[in-house]
Amino acid sequence: MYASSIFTILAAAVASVSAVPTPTEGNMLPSRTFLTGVTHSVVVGRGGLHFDPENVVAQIGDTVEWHFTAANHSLAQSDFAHPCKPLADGTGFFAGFNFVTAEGQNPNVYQITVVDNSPIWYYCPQTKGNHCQTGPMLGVINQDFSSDKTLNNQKTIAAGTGVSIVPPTIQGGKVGGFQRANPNPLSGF
Ligand SMILES: *[C@@H]1O[C@H](CO)[C@@H](O)[C@H](O)[C@H]1NC(C)=O
Ligand SMILES: [Cu+2]
Repeated sequence: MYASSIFTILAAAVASVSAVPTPTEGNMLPSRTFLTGVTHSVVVGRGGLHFDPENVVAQIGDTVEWHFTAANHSLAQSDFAHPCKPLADGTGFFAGFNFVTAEGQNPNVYQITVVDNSPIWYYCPQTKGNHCQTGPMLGVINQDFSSDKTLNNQKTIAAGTGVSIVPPTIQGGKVGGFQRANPNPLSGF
């Protein structure tokens, strides 16, 4: 029955002379990617040495945007197994340490666009206070919930990493001013 209904729909699509795109259901017709363009805000340093939320689920095409509280934090991309260490030079992102502000939050945010479904792991590379090991100040976008590569497991690895490595170059992502009101204006500021 399922197969015959697919056949019916395909037959209808093939028979149609209209060039108007047909809204797709499931995978029955050639897929189109619908970019939702959602922006996910993460507050850096809310509640201490944390990214809040530390776990983000985003679609391809979404933006993840980090807002910085009044402390000297940053974020850099790592992989699961090496939580407090950047990816090889020239890859991954590093926001730099230019988001320090005396009070409130920095008017600039750091943004990346999600381009695929791979997990994106990151950490705060602030070595003064060992944020990555102590918080542990770690975050992930699109972790694979069905694997054992979870943020909780990564935290255990981070505890034994000694001193974080600060990436040599600010790269990846982009700096932009606020695009919208702080999503949680009464929390943490
Ligand atoms: C912020 O932290 C970085 C890395 O430890 C350091 O190089 C920089 O001087 C700090 N900035 C301020 C304003 O404290
Ligand atoms: Cu930090």
